[in-house]
This record gives sequence, C-alpha cells and structure tokens, in this order.
Amino acid sequence: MDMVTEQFQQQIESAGALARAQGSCPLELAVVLPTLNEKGNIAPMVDRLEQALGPTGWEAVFVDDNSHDGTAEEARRIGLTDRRIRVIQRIGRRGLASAAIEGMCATAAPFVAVMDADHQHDPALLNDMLAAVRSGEYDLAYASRFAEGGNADGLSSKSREKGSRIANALARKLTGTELSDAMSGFFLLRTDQLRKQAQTLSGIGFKIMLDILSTARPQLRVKEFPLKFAERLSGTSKLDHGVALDFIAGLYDRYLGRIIPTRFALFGTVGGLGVFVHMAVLSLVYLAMGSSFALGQAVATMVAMTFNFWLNNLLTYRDSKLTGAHDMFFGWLKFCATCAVGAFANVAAAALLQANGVAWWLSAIAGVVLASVWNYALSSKFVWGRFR
Ligand SMILES: Nc1nc2c(ncn2[C@@H]2O[C@H](COP(=O)(O)OP(=O)(O)O)[C@@H](O)[C@H]2O)c(=O)[nH]1
Ligand SMILES: [Mg+2]
Repeated sequence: MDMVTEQFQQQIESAGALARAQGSCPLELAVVLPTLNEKGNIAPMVDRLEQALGPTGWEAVFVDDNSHDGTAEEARRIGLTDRRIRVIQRIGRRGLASAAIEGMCATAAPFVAVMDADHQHDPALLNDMLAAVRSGEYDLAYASRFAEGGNADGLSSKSREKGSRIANALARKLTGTELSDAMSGFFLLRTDQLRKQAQTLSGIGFKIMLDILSTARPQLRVKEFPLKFAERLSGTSKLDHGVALDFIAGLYDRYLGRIIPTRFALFGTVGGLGVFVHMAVLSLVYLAMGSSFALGQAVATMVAMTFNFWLNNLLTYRDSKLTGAHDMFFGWLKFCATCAVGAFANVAAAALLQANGVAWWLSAIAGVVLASVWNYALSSKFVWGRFR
C-alpha cells in the first residue's frame, strides 16, 4: 500500500470510529447522478438506492442542469425529509462530464460512484463495486455492457452498439487497459483519487471515466462488473450519440486544448467551412446565374451565415443545442446580428491597419481573427447562453 492510500485508510477508520462512538454510521459512498429532465425517475431511483445500499452510509448527489421539468425541485422535495439526498442545480451550464466532475467534488464521502438517473444502470451493482475498491485491490470499478454476463439490449440501436465497439478499440489504445466497455457511464473510485486528477480532466466531450483512466498516473487497476443495460424508466435520451465526435473533441482537448481552446477551434473550423459555402454560392449566383456582384455577395453571406449557425449549433454547442422552430429562429437572428457587428469590426480594423502601412494580407488576417474572436465570444454568450 502506498503512503497516500495508507493515509486515506487511516482517515476513513478514524472517521468510522468517531461516527460509531456517536452512535451513527459514517458516510462511505456518494452516488453522483447527473440529470437533465429526469423528474419521473428521481423518487424510484432513491428507493432503489436505499434497497441496494441500506438505510445509512451513503448519499446521492443529483447534479441538475436547470431542467425545465422540475427535476431539481423533485430532488429537493425528497431531500427535505431525507438528508441523504442532495442537489446541485447548475444555472446556464450544460454537459454530462462537467456535471459528473462537479458532483464528485461536492462530497465528503471517501468513495464516489457516477451513474445515470434514468434506471439504465442497476444500483444493485454498487455494493460489489464498492467492495472491490474498498479492499484496496482495485482503484476503479465499473459496469460493462459488453462483459461476459452483461448485455447491451437497452442500447437503442444497432449503429450505437457498433459505435460503442469501435470506441472501445480506440480506448484500449489510449488507456493501455483492456476495457470491454470504455464508454460506460457507471463507475466507482476513491474520492481522493478523483480529486487528485480533477485539475487535468477535460469536462468536454470525452466520456468521463475514459478521461480518468487515460490521465491517471500510475495507471489505475480496474475491475469490471457485467451490467444488464436496461431500458430507461421514463423520459427521453438527451445525448445525440456522436461517439466519434466525442472522441475527436476529447483527444483535441487533451493535447491541444491549452493552446487553442476546443470550442474556439470548433467554431473556427465551422467558420472556415463557411468560407467555402460562401464562395460556392457566390460562384453560382454571380458567375453561373449572372446576377450583380453585390446581390451574389449578399445571398452568399446569408447562406454562409445560416450554414455556420446550423453547424455550430450541431457541433460546437452540441451540449447546449437550440431546438424547436422558435428557439432556432431567434438563435439564428442573434447569430446574424453578432456576425454583422463582427464583419463591421473586421473591415474597420483591417482598413485602419492597412492605412497605417501594415501589409494588406496581414491587415486582412488581423481583421478576420478579430471578427472570429468577437463572433465566438458574443455568440457563445448571447446565442447559446453559456455564461449566463
Ligand atoms: N447534468 C446533466 N445531465 C445530463 C446531461 N445530458 C445527459 N444527462 C444525464 O445523463 C444521464 C445519461 O443520459 P441519457 O440521455 O440517458 O443518455 P443515453 O443513456 O446515452 O441515452 C441521464 O441521467 C441524463 O439525465 C447534461 O447536459 N447535464
Ligand atoms: Mg440513458
């Protein structure tokens, strides 16, 4: 046993002794459940946790991203009379990975598990998972849909199952550990291990367990438990399962994210594609259809802007995507307004630089960079509301 683990064991033992002396049971396990519109699943989940874990020694932390169906209120209603139930309500924030990290950092329990709130994960596995890590033999226990004895029937489609299998093969390379289900969202580890790593976790795209496993030094010893992946109890799936994109974004974030932030890189890439769309439409309208240049340029600008809005909504802001005709329309309007100001700033700054003797191409690039940063900063705030 290394020194950190030994210190940790001593801490748990003395906390246990103190709690027993006071006639209570020490807090041992926190179960973190990220939620987005899961109201109907909360009370049944609390019942199942109680059945699995008994009356004391655990708490559940629901991390809710301000669901509009009243999920947080529902959890607070239960928490009012049941102190094991806690709620973190995040305002203007979205994302499964960051919700899990914040929940795991918000407990005093020495062990922490993350699981879905929709009943696809079976809480009955928690005891064995806890025992495996508590024994000191393993650093992380997780539930696998693809382990011997598990099944992935609850996965909604064949293509998703295939996506998961491809991701597993990639993940094996990344972590150096044999994992039958690297994209699992149901795992348990020592909280001090998590805290040690919390600084380096990306909280973007990457599945959180994979992120933990691939950044841990030394490598974690992993124990797999077969999971019978169930259908969700109530509500609908929130994730649009771009497993491949999750992977690319996660990898980028890990290696290059400190140089150019991932979201800005995505935004810039979308902008670059927009230039191609612009040129294609301009050629069509101006060259092929013979309209005036000004009209061609105006049509091309509108089409490119709309394309950029659509693709940014789909990729860059996947975790806070706008849906529905109303939100999409006003989002698009705000995006166009932001870009118009950006374009004005672009031209003004470039012209000023050029007039002051800076090379024309350098002035142009400076204008484009300025407009991109402006568009990114403003649209992320006003269109996709990330910093509300
Ligand atoms: N806090 C939070 N939870 C989320 C978010 N997206 C999904 N979840 C929760 O994460 C869990 C898994 O999501 P789900 O939609 O069931 O994904 P699926 O099982 O892959 O279809 C559920 O408990 C969701 O409520 C999010 O952006 N923020
Ligand atoms: Mg689910």
